Amino acid sequence: MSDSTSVGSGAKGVSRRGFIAGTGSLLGAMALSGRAPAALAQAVSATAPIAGGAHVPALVIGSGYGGSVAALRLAEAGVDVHMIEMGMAWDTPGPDGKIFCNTLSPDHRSYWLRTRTKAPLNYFLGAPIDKNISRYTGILDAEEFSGITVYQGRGVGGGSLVNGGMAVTPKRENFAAILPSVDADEMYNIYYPRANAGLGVGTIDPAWFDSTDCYQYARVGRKHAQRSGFPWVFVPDVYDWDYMKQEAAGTVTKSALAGEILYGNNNGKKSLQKTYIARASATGRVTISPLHKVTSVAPAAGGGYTVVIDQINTNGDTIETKTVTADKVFFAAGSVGTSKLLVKLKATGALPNLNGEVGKGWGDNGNVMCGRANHMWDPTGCLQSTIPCSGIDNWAAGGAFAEVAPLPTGIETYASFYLSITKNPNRAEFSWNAATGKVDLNWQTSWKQPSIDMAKTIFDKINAKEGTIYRTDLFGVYKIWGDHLTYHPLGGAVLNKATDNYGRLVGYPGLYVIDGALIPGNTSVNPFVTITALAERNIEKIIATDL
Ligand code: FAE
Repeated sequence: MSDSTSVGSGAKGVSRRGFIAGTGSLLGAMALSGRAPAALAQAVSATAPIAGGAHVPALVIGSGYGGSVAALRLAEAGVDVHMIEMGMAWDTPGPDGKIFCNTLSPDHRSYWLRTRTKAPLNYFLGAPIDKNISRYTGILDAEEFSGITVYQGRGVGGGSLVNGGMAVTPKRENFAAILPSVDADEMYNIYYPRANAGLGVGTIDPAWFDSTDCYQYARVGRKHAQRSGFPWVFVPDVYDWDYMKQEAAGTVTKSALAGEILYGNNNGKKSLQKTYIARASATGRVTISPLHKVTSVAPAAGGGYTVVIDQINTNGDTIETKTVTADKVFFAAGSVGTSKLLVKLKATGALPNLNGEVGKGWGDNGNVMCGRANHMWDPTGCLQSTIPCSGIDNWAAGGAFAEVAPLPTGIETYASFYLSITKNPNRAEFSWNAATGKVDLNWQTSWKQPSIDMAKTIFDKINAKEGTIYRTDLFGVYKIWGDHLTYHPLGGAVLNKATDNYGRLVGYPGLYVIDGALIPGNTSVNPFVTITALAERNIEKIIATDL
């Protein structure tokens, strides 16, 4: 077998030397010898570009939470899997020796195909902070629709590459409103624990929290919440808390304490590359094609599905278009990616029998941001860990759960900053625009008003109690609310509506949705634990009954 042997199905068709080169030699050797490591600290994935004409038993579109769970569990069940990921592998250091850049000095690695950064918090002291960068397949996509900018991770690991790692299981009493057709007992007894274990979720040591400089901002957040009578909670995270202690002690390379988060984290955070994807790769049955974008899925003449894929370069140009076939296809391109594909494929005749629910039920998880200006005697600290670890829970009384977020500027800002998740009832719909050849989303900025009202149930009260005011310099000139964006897109192919109760797309046996598109718009807390747990539930059923 030569080095250039193309990928057939899973790792079986990859040359031995090619596979080892693609995975890092240690993991490759272990995988091929059938020895899976118990715990992996390194980010590893078996990358090798799929060949045109290949046939794969299972093709997974996207490598975020849903896609990674599907790949691991299918591989463990003996199925060869190929994951198609439009973003980069993020396994090679840049000229500065680091894979990812930090929030204070974004470079070409920061944004997906942009020539200027589009920071979520885009003003500071009333002045714009965005800067020019060179166009590149960077890690964070600020995807603009008419009424909202949707931030998403791009690369092997999806959103896990860019997110804060806050790993929150919703309160059980809220679950019926989140996924009404799913058995809550099963989720809380089996699938949430399985997801938390698979993701490596942990909670900060409370004693360290109380003493470390880097969480002074969160302690100020706690003090203000409690003085106004709000429940304040620690929030679990997938960051390695022991590593962060060592960062603070100065004994390891700093990451959370060096402003790394939004554009990737070089150490400490257990992204999917270090958890589900590493385990999936170690089975030897999973291969990943980075910088490959699925553009079409349609029934194949001889059964299964024909999948069209554009291979792109780091400028975003298509360098090759490949056609492959797959017995089963899992849509795991994220709420926006999956919805856009399905809406386009239904409207353009590739999958005309998809039902009328496709594209509907999309929500922003009620995201809204704000800052508060504290008194000069109440500093929040120059050193702020980028990993949030606490929140204010006013969901039951006021419809808002606010994470106490960092402002890691490196200087004292006297600001408290919050990302609120609110019970916003508005839902938008994706639709095919034949004139532009694109998919539109009909969200309107004014639909954020309920979120602002709910967030105000917390912060108006805290401001009144503390004698403080809102910051007006973080999102524009005299603009209080960050109401132009979401980090948490959900829905568009809702469970038990566009699919059956396990994600099988209605009308097309062998096509599945297994990502955040299944969740109808809101999870009451940060969403990735629920996306992971639901994927664990659904793939178990699919493996038991469809394979
Ligand atoms: P996702 O992780 O987005 O993965 C989809 C993948 O598919 C991506 O890698 C895409 O590049 C790829 N893709 C899309 N279209 C195609 C195509 N046509 N062909 C090939 N590949 C494609 O989906 N959630 C939390 O729970 N806690 C947090 O602390 C948190 N913080 C966040 C902070 C930021 C800045 C952002 C952007 C998100 C945050 N989230 C957080 C949200 C979380 O990352 C998100 O809900 C999940 O990543 C969604 O998981 P999915 O599997 O649905």
